Amino acid sequence: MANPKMKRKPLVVVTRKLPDVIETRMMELFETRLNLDDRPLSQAELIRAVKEADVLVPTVTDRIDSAILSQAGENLRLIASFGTGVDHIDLATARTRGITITNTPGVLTEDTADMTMALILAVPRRLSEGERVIRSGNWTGWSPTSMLGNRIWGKRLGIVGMGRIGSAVARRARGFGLSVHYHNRRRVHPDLEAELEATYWDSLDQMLAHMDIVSVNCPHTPATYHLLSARRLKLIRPHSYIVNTSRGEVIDENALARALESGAIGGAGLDVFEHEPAINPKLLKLDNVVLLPHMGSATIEGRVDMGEKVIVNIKTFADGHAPPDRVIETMY
Ligand code: 8YV
Repeated sequence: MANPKMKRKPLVVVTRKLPDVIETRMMELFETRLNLDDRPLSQAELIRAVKEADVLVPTVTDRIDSAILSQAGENLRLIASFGTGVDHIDLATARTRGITITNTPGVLTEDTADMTMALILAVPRRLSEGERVIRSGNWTGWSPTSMLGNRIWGKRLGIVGMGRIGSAVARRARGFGLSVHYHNRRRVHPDLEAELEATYWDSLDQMLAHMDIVSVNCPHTPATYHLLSARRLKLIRPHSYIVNTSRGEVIDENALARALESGAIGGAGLDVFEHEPAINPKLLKLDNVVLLPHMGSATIEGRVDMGEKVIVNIKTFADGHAPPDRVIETMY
């Protein structure tokens, strides 16, 4: 049965360039408006999009707030976001306007966990610094005391947020000889805890004070905004490292930059930033941080899988069924 509120071929507006194979399939299935030059839409263009579309396909770079949603046309029934995090969408306003939200969970778990692990290795072992020495042309050769980092094996990893990605990081970490610790809103199932050999810390403060490496893997929600606040960052020991592949907003970035600058925290690996794409200038000056341009899930395979999920969500909705990846506000 076709969704009574939706025309046979819904007008789908996609805000950024997606993999060709996904765009081609979308064109076959829907009346699709693409953004081939990939320029992020302005506020005015986003408003035009929500006024006209039956389905909007935004990404993390589009802020779908109440100002935008209040301009949405009657036709806009589905926002099928290309990505897992939904912190760029005002879920409460969407709900009151009867707009369904979907995301693309699961398909970027392993890629993001790989990138997290890459940062967990890169920061203590000074990978970026080493690369910079080579490229500067100033490398004078091996010495017993140059480029000394810290051993990974035998250290304690504290995972903040033991969801899909946190668990995938834990599995990798075991192979590198890290002991796994975690803090989560809810303790995970005993079977998963046993499989991951993970120690649960009810108190985030206590966990932070005892870890060698802290990995942020929770979503950004009102409850996790600045979860790693200036006060909590002070609990982290001076030799310890922080890695963040989740959302910049979970850490008070200014306080983190200050702590890294003063040596109160040993180093950081950051794939996400509080005010993307702006980077705190203090971070750029520091040698003990590895900075990446939000590329945790950036694999060709992952992007195609994400696109497939978006298509399935739109198609099932248009056909009158409940799309598989509905985002329920209370999940966040
Ligand atoms: C995506 C992400 O690339 O899915 C997420 O939540 O952070 C990224 O890995 C991005 O969101 C695409 O919109």
